[in-house]
Amino acid sequence: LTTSRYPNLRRGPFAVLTDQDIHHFEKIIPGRVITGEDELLGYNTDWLKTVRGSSKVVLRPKTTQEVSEILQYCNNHNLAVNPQGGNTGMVGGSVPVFDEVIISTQLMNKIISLDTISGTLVCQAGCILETLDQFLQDYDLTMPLDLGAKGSCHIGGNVATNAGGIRLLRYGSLHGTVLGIEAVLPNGEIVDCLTTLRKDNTGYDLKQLFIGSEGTLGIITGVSIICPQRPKSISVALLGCETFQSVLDLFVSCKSHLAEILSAFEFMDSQSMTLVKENLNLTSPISDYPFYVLVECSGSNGKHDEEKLTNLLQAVLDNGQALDGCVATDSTKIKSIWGLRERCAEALMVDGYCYKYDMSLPLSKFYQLVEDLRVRLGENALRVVAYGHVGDGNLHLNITSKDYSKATMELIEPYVFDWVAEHRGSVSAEHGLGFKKRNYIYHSKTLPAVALMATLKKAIDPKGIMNPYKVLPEIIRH
Ligand code: FAD
Ligand code: S2G
Ligand code: ZN
Repeated sequence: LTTSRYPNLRRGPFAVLTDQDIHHFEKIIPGRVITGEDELLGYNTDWLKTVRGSSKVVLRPKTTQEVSEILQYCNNHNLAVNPQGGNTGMVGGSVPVFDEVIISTQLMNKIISLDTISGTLVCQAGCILETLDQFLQDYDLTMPLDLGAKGSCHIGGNVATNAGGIRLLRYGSLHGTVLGIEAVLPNGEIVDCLTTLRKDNTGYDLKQLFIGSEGTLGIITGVSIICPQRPKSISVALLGCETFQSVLDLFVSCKSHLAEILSAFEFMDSQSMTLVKENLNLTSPISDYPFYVLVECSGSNGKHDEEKLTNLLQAVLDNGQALDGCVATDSTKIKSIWGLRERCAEALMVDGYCYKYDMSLPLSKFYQLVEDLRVRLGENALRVVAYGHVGDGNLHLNITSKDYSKATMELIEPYVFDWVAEHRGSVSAEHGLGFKKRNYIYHSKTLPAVALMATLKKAIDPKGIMNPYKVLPEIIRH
């Protein structure tokens, strides 16, 4: 069975949902089974509105036990499932490809415990990132990650995608800050690795398998994560630069001048700044530079931080690494400067169709891809914009056209992935592979590595019901 949406993709050998199945789910989670056509649409459509599933049911469990019973039933009845958190993923991983059963963590939003001495939080997977950060505020703690989707994304989805975000430079990746995970395997088995210990070297570190697994191994139902001290003083500088090389030189200056208080280093090219001004009517305190850099400092002593930041600004204006710059210390101005960077994704949607690429590249080649692609696309694109987490070597390259154009897509792919592979980058820095990028995995992983991933997948999900058609390629080459 194929659908017109993906003509060259065959639906897997999974069962088709029956009334008996629905009836059984109603028994497990009465009143929390969604089958209405209108209500299903939102769950079947991704944030980018570029992929759409045809699921006939959304299940909304509240407890790990309910997830276990649901998965066990689906596994026994050969029903494919699509775990879903906040549905803000950008690679088509969060919505079904065909009619997979959607299991949403929306109602699994309880905070379980907070150890205020160590800063260790334990919560259910469906807690919204921003809600957790607000909860931590009262304890002078903060979440170790922050991203533009904070108001909707779930911590379980963040862990499942190994989300990076704008603070990775300061607090590191979830592979380091997540201390434990509780997950349910397709056969219903509950894997309780929900430790709150910072150190536990007893056997394989199983939680690491689930971090970044994008719903293909099991459903993450609980997370324990170390939360750093909330910074007492935050200041942000927005700087204008002439060339991308000066952005890189500026990065080195920031690290040496700001050292431990540097908490974010993001860039936008002039086309990105034009994008947010034109499409969202945002205003920038400085304008008309080829490149912009947002530098954020977070510390415990505002006076100390401001002194360091002022010295930095003086130094980089004197040596020409920055042509202009402004500093914000009050939360309103800080929010508006961050808005310029964090709302790029939203601004792109106003243009129409967005071809989105999230790459890791060596910093020496970082912006070359953007320039090469602009030459290659010429008039075949409305916009080509670049922004991202320079501090992580992570480029967000986005192209828009009014409507989806096969000609434009064929100019972009596989060119952009080949380019990244040639420069030994990664075709997905932080968003994962999901549905859209799974067949490009060989651009960043060797054949034996992918074969080993398939072996692990087979061992944990022998029937392949967990988020099929995602992450691993259609063809496992040996
Ligand atoms: P969903 O989109 O619901 O799901 C994502 C994937 O995880 C799917 O494959 C799904 O099956 C799986 N999944 C979800 N929950 C579970 C679970 N409990 N157990 C197992 N699998 C699960 N991403 C970044 O990394 N950095 C950014 O800076 C960033 N900025 C963004 C800004 C905007 C405006 C938007 C819209 C998105 C941004 N993203 C970013 C992408 C997205 O927010 C992240 O990938 C996020 O972690 C997804 O969380 P979610 O709860 O929405 O997951
Ligand atoms: C970001 C998400 C948005 C995008 O803004 O940091 O991770 O457009 C991205 O890729
Ligand atoms: Zn990002």
